[in-house]
Amino acid sequence: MKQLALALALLLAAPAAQAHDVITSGLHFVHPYVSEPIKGAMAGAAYVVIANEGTAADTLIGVETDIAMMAMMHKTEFSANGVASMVELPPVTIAPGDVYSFEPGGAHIMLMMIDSGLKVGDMVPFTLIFQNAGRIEVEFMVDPADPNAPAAEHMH
Ligand SMILES: [Cu+2]
Repeated sequence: MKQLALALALLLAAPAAQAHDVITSGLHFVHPYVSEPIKGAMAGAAYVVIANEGTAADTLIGVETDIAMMAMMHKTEFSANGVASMVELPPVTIAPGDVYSFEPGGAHIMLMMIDSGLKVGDMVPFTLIFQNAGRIEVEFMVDPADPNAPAAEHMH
């Protein structure tokens, strides 16, 4: 638990201008955000850090949002020569006291046919679907596009 508190303190100290967080059903959603869509891109990406502060494990099985035609959980992997590719992420089980991060270059929520009119600062509703907690509504904020995100997370 001490480690979790430390991890969260570090995350919350991250230099995100207007990061916000949501706590519900023992699940803590830290800095849920959508990368501002790149003009002309077919897809975008969303990220969030999920801390399980409850007493039982729970599993994230899906994500829904109206800002894209489809939201999918992906993971970016790098080949030996540094080429990024993406694979579908299986359901994510988070044990009590554990933290799972969707972050640029790793796991991300891929947004196919994203609404290209989104602007930095917009708040957009997402539904995160958990096996036990059920459907949880979390508002994501549109943040400036992350320079650390592999191009593939925006373009495919
Ligand atoms: Cu992807």
